[in-house]
Amino acid sequence: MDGPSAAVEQAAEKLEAASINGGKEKAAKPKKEKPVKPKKEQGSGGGAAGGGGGKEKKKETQLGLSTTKAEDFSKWYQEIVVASELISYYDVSGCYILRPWAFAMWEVVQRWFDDHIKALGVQNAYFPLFITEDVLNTEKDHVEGFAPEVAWVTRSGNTPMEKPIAIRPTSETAMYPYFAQWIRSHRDLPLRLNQWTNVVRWEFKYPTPFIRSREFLWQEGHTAFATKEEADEEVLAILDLYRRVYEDLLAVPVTKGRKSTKEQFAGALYTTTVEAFIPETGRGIQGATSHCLGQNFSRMFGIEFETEERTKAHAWQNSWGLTTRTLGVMVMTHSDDKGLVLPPRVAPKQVVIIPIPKSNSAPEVQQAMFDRAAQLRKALEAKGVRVETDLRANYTPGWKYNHWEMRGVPLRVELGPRDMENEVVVVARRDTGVKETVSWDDLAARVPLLLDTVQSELLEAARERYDSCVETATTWDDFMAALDRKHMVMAPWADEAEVEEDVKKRSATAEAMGAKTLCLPFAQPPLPAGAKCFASGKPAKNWALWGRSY
Ligand code: 87F
Repeated sequence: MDGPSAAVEQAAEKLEAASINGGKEKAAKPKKEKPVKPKKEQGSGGGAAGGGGGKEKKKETQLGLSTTKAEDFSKWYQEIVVASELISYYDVSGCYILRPWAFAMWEVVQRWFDDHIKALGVQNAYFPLFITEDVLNTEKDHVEGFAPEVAWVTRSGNTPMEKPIAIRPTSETAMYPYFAQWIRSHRDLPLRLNQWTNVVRWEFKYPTPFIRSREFLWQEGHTAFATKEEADEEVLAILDLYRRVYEDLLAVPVTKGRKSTKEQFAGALYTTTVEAFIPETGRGIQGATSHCLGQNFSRMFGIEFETEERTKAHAWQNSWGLTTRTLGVMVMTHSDDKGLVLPPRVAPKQVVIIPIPKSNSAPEVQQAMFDRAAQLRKALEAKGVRVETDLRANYTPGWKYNHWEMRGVPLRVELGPRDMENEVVVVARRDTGVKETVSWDDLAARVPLLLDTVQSELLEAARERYDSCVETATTWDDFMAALDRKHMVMAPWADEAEVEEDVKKRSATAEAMGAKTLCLPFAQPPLPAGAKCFASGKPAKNWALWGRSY
């Protein structure tokens, strides 16, 4: 792969600089909050048809985007999430409104994942938003590093609370005291609960819609087993569901692996992860994590049961989470300078039918066209396809094309006067722009096949880009050269926290943050005999995937 363009480099650096400036290092002494004025948003709905004059044309093609994906990635991303009506900025910094177009996709992810965990025997429940200080402190050691991010309710009206109450950043401490009450005997196990909620983490790093926000939506699974074997098995089963959310629904390739000792959740025995990558910024991004907590929390919270042999034992626990970040990674991966490109499986609408009547056509001719559009819609819906028909009279076809392209609808079906005569439609793919003519009779059979093709080709293309961004390095110089090319690096290593800390420091440059391990991939290439750690020269134990990251 060629090195990235200077423009891409600049964009990535800007993003990085922003993130470093607002970085976690500063979290301990929070800055004064600046109220953010809601920006005036420019959606794709700004240009009504007005006879198709030259002025209109300009509006149609500009789409409200001031830059391109290659030119200024971070700006491009911030603009398209608004212009496509996924997000609106909110007047609390770091918080965003998820508009229906975004929420519908979250619902697809929710439904799929929810069905699959229920099939594994997990049940949904709901624990309160608030956590007392005493309970939160039960796991003080593990919360310590996160303490600056915990938001507190300190008064009601004008009355100070007797004791401040935390807003959940995660629910281990809310749930486990009750696990301890409910679990008495081996017959009470396994206990497998999940909840779909919001959580609040008062981040001081630079916020980015979906990717890093102070409130976000997620599912958190919390389970308890009698044996480590059962817990281990679930960790991997859940991780594979996370992989499938990314790859099968969102068409985003990920690498499955274990987190290094330094990067794992401090409360866990081990942490597994799916890692995605954004080529434009050269940064890895954690997609979701599935932790085996071992007996760490069951000891702290007294989650004990009587075994079949009538002895006492601590439960083996897991926790796992997937957030609305999924949608941000998907948008970054597929979208282009015309807006979103949505994988059909998550697209709220998979097809938009746009009739193109002649401006001077007789009412009954136009009605016949609209009737045909309705019939085609019905036939597609009977095949389970999600269809929109855009019959709005006050917008030009060109404007409608731009509008639905911005929103990423995978297929556009055009129905013009000549198509009416020939009993055909023209189907255009959002991802490639390729068009084909399909007869009315064939449409309901052809569209599902096309949607499958789009879905699999989006994943294939993204995987090619992903794979072209992984390099192997066995020396420090090769490692740094690969990072400079904005790539991930597979390097032999011995999972030593001090070495990882050292690599992070040594690989930080004036422009770019230091690199860390993204994961130790489960798919390990053979390690040559006598292989040395690329950074410390000590004997290597395995291959680690390194990169700069979000
Ligand atoms: C922020 C503030 C307080 C992450 C935090 O990954 C506590 C925490 O415990 C915290 N940020 N974590 C770790 C969360 C671990 C785990 N919880 C269940 C997950 C998945 C879902």
